[in-house]
Amino acid sequence: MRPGGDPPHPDRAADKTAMLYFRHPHPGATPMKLLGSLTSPFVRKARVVLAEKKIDYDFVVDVPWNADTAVPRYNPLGKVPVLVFDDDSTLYDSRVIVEYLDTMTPNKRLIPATGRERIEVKRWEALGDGILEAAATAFLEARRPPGERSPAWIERQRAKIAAALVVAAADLGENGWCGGNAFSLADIALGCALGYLAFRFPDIDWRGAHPNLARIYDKLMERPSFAATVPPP
Ligand SMILES: N[C@@H](CCC(=O)N[C@@H](CS)C(=O)NCC(=O)O)C(=O)O
Repeated sequence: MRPGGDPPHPDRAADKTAMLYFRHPHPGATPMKLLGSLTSPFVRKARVVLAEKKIDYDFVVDVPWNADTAVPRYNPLGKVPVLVFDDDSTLYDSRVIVEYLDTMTPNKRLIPATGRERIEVKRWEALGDGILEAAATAFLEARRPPGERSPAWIERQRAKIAAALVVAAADLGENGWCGGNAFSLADIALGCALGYLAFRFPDIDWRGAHPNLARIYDKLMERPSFAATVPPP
C-alpha cells in the first residue's frame, strides 16, 4: 500500500469477529491454526486446500488491518494467511502453506510431484495469485481520497486482470479442469481469483466475456470446500 492518507480498509469496519476461533470438531486432536480474515482470497485458497485434504485445524479470524491484530507476531510481513504450529513456528505465504499442506496427507494430491505437470499447476497458481495482487492493489487505490488516487495506476492493474483472464480462458479452453482432466491447485487458485473479482469487482463481466471461466467457477462452487468459503457480504 502507498504511504499516508489511506482510508480504513473495509474489512476493519465490516469484520466484528476479529480473533474469533472456529474450533475444529475434535479439540485436542490437532493444534494447527490458520490465521486469516473471512474475506481474503489468499486465506480462502488455504482454507479450500485444508477442506479438500480433510485436514483438521482451528481457524482463527484475525484481520490484519485491525489495530489489535496479532498477525505481525506470526508473520513479519503482517499478511494473512499464516499457518501456526503448536510450537508457535509459522508458515507463510499462501503458496508455501498450500504446498506444505499437500504433502501432509497422501490423499487427493493437488500438486503433481514432478515435471512439467507440476510446473503447469504452479504457473496457474501464479496466474490466479497475480490476478489477486492486481485486484487488491486496484481496490486499495480506489479507496484513497480522490486527490491522492491515481486513476492511471488503477487502470494499469485492471489491464493486468483483463489480460490474465484472456490467458486463463484460452488455456482452459474446453478442458474439464485447468490442468486437463484432474482437479488440482490450479483450479483452486483460479476459483479464488474469480471469486474475489465477483466479490470486489462486480463491474468486471468475466462471466460474459469468458463463458468457460463461468462454467468452471460454477462447477467449483458445487464443491463444499468452495461453497463454505464464500466471502461474507
Ligand atoms: N502473497 C501473499 C499475499 C497475502 C496478502 O496480500 N494478504 C492480504 C489479505 S488479502 C493481507 O494480509 N494484507 C495486509 C497488508 O498488506 O498489510 C500470499 O499469497 O499469502
